[in-house]
Amino acid sequence: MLLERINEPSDLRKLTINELEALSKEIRERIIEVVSKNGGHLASNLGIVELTLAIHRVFNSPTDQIVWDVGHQSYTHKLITGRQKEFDTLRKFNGLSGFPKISESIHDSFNTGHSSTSISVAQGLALAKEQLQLPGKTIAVIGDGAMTGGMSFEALNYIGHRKSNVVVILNDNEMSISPNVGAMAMYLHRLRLEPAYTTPKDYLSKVLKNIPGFGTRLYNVLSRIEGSFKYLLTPGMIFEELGFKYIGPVDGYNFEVLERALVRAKDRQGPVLVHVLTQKGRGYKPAQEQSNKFHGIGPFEIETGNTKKSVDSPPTYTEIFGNTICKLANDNKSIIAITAAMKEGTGLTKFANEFPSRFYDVGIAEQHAVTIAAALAKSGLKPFVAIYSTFLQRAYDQIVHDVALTNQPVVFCLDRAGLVGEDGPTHHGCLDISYMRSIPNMQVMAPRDEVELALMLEYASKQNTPVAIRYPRGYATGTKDEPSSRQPIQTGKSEVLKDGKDLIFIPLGASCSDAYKVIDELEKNSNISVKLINPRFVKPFDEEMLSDIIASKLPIVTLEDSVLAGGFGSMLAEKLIDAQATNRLLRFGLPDSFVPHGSLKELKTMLGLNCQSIVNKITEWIKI
Ligand SMILES: Cc1ncc(C[n+]2csc(CCOP(=O)(O)OP(=O)(O)O)c2C)c(N)n1
Repeated sequence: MLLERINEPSDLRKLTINELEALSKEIRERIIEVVSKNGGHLASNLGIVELTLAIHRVFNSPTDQIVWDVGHQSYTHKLITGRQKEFDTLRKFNGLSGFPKISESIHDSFNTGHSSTSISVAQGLALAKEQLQLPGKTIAVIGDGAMTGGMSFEALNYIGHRKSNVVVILNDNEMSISPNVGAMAMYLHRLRLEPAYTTPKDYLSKVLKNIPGFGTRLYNVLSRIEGSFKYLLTPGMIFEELGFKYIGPVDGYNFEVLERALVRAKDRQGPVLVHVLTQKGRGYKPAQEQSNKFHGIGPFEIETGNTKKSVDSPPTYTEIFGNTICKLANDNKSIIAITAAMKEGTGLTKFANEFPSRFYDVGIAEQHAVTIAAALAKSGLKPFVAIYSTFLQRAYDQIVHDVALTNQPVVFCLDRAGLVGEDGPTHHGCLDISYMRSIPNMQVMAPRDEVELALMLEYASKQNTPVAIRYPRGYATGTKDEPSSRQPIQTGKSEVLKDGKDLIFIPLGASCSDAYKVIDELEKNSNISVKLINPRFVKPFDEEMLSDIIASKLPIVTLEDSVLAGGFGSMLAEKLIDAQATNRLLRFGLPDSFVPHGSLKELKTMLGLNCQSIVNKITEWIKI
């Protein structure tokens, strides 16, 4: 096995091209084997094996610092930077992270997980090298999808201005998770296809200048002409105009060509962009053919590529959202759906097929998504913005300044709220309650199950204010309740699910399922009679219910899948203090620390949020 001989990147330099090709095959097999068991980001990793090896042969990590955008493509990098023995633990509790982590290796120069940060990080590291007189280059490896994010353009702009010593390696596989969108994607596509664009500028200029008599003058005149001829002379002109030396497009699977391009980039002072053409899922047929299914995938069977989903599992919250918005959009022609490069992930594929003219995928551009939604709402339309809780953090100012300040009725559908499990701290959606509830005009809701999610979406479609609905990753409860059996959603109204005389339990949203189990234990084993209230709204909070619970003087327990700081329980604490209530309050939720990756079960146990820990704590607390 060649891979076993690679303990650090410098070992790669001892290999021949033939050996590198054999090593690439071994690495692909290892990645497929581990991801088929642990789940993970397969297609992006299979596409970038050769490029990663070439980068590590040409550059000298950690003196040269490599930043992986999003970081979901860093498995090869992990395997050749001393982590192959632990690679089996990828994404497991206490195991290797699926993303680069400073704490994991000296070769991980920065943590990533959210898109489009790498070029900024690379410039920051380059500026630090300037300030501290440190040797080495900084390299951002960024996909064409991540290149659509606003931060990437901000960084290119400032790097061009400062002429910073940064190498940007654009890993262009023409895919984000779905096919990439936008004018930049189209430009990259043209660079790929049209031979004129790919003709090296140096070669063309040499040919022209060699025309006897007037060659040099002809070259100078043509270079000044705006339009296509200038493009012909300058492949990658957009990047050149921004102050980068453009090298490419380069075949991402030809070691010799790749390394030649990278050496040129390394030897050059100032900003360089190397445009590398790759293919998602390379070397594994199912992932090549269905790269979006294999972008991020759970355990699967290697022979067929089939995932191990049990047949009779309930629908996911995402599916419920996707079906409900289609139903609502049938009746309400003003409904528009917006996603930031997450059509499949947020459940909008069906909507995009049924209502293509009312669907916008803006690329990895959450800020843009929110602000166009504000303007659509101002014009009388009803935008639903579906973004994972963690990625919406990026658009906070747009929510405040463009949506809430003028009270635009945008509906925010926050999927993956709460702990998400194996993707870890960059992807947990733990802050949304705190950051949403502090915004004036915003209604904030969390459904206890899939029936309530559908009801809340319908309710939100009729509101004249912004509304945020947060729901978790994964399967819903499987309830067979008819929507008509539920109390209709009314602004700021909770529902009592069960009466009791010793304790009031108020779990937020999907935590209600856990609360039922806890109550069962408390009533059976400790004889504690519990009243269960589903708050439905974090904001506006049910003032009538508040008066009732204050009057009862009963102890109150809250449970939420979000941080305690500024969360739901903390809001109730504020209300109780303001009303000078005498109720005692015990809050369960996420701590003031970043929660690592692992299965939900392991994480909840670690945090004291599994059923038994909650029962034990309540039983002790109520005695005091
Ligand atoms: C801010 C943010 N929004 C959305 C995502 C979800 N996401 C992860 S990877 C990805 C696509 C990245 O495409 P690209 O950069 O081309 O890399 P590839 O997977 O094609 O190699 C998206 C949308 C994210 N990580 N961060």
